[in-house]
Amino acid sequence: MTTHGDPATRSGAPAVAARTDPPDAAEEPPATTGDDSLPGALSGLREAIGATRYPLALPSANSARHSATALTDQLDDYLLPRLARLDAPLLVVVGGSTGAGKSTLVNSLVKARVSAAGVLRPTTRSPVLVCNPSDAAWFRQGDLLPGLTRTTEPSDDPRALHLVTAPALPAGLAFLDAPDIDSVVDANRALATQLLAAADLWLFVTTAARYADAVPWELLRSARTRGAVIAMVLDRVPAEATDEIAAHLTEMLAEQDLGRAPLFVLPETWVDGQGLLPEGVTAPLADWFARLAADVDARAAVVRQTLDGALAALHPAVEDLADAADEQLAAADGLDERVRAAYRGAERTVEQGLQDGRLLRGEVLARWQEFVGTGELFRTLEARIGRLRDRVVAAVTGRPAPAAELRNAIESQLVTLLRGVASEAAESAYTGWKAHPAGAGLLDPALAHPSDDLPERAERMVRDWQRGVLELVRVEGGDKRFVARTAAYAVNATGLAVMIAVFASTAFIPTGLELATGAGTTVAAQAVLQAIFGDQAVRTLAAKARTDLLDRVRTLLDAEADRFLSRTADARPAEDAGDGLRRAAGRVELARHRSGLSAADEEDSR
Ligand SMILES: Nc1nc2c(ncn2[C@@H]2O[C@H](COP(=O)(O)OP(=O)(O)OP(=O)(O)O)[C@@H](O)[C@H]2O)c(=O)[nH]1
Ligand SMILES: [Mg+2]
Repeated sequence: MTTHGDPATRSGAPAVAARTDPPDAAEEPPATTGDDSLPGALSGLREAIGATRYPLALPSANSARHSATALTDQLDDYLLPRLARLDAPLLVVVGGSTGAGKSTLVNSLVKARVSAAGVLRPTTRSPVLVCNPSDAAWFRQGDLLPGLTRTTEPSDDPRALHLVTAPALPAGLAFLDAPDIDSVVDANRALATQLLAAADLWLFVTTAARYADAVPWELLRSARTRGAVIAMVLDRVPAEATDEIAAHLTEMLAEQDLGRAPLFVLPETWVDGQGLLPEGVTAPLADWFARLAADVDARAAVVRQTLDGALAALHPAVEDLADAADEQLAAADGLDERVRAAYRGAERTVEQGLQDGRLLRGEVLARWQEFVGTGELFRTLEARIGRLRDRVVAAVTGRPAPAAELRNAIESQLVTLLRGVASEAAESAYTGWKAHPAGAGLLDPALAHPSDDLPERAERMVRDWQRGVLELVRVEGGDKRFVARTAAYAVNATGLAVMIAVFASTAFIPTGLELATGAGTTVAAQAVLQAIFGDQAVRTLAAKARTDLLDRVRTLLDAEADRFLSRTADARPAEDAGDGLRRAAGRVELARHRSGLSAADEEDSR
């Protein structure tokens, strides 16, 4: 067997213990309870992370989703249970590329075939945890890695954890044989990463052929950032290449600021009939673990270093989540603004349409002229002016056609306008979203057009408005000189005149008069029209009717806009999600410093 240098002399015995042993290692962190405690703060953080989603397709969203899952897993799998039991056995997770010999190494270290090793890649799909029989209860109980179902039989299920005991393994130490980290099997990779996040110590196995691969280094860098305790195994090294490869790997470790991780170099050798490596080959590694197992303080120091490193890493990771949540919110606001602008535009078009007289064309104009020309209006209104109301009303009763037609013309003119502006707004909002990375994902083709029932709703809305105008005339115009409370027909005629006044707008009334004149009305009729449109009461009624119409238009268009806005509302995080995450992470930081766990860090300039 060959080792590159002596890990014990490179880093102390056991290497990791010497540099992590805090002066007050014997003292447990104060067992605080309540919200200020570290477990309380962590639970709060877990809740905040769990409550925040990143559904909008922004560049930061994907990594935020992954990171949120990884952090939640790590809190559940490791941080919370480990913090609750600092004296629980030390968990060594064995990770690395497929075929590196991880299972073979674990079997050899515990002197039993506990994990299947094989030629089919990848072999290990379901993690295997091996511990001394006296530690089995803790691992079986399932506080650690609670998402994995404990089994006593080998399994291929990645959500199962095969528990095995091995008397040859000292108490206080357990090995977890993980699937490969750079697997072609997605579930393997994800599980390996999750398991490593639950490790007190990473035993990283690589081979002469694979040690330069990118994925392991990426993981190692993240482990170093988190301050996790790492030991490296360079496995299956051909005798003639030992010095060269070991030197190169040592250099790479130093470059990655991992120079203090103990490195064990194992030569290529034969496995015995059981698939185990010769004891001589594994002896340095076995000794190192035996010393670690025997030294309670050293073990505690490893646990504290990894635990505190993982806790310290929460803050920057959660900061990134908070930024991603803020970006989600800003994007949702931006998307909403595009929709609001489109529908505000629609509202303005309607408003303008009510001002520039464009609604007083075509059918409405023709019907108005007819209404005026047939004398229906004048008969009704002159009668009231001349106090002959009752007689005239009686004369025209039963001939309501021109009035009904005018009302229908007003209705369909308005509905046409509304359909037009709703179409334009839908198209503009749709295009606005389509051009936004987060918007495109929220669209469905139906949103490019007004909702199917818009014409019906617009018709109903206009009819309701017309009824409202008549009601207004009846109630507000009741005491005015040309409107009689009791004469339904007069109310109707006045109501129509008010609607026309709404379409004409105050400024447009003279033209309204011209329209009437053009229709060949009598001088007396002109006088009546002047009286009507010039009357302050009618102007007031028209202003009210106009406001009422615009309110109803707004409600109708709001419902249209809601088809878009409800999608961002579903996607948007809570207003203060980002700050909530920051506050929760801040509380963890505070509790971590108070807990005394971080004492080792201050001395150790990683
Ligand atoms: N000759 C020789 N064969 C070895 C050595 N270590 C492992 N093997 C063989 O290499 C193959 C792969 O070893 P495993 O222990 O299954 O590798 P693994 O890292 O667990 O692989 P996965 O579970 O797929 O991630 C097996 O056939 C082992 O018997 C060694 O040092 N020398
Ligand atoms: Mg394996």
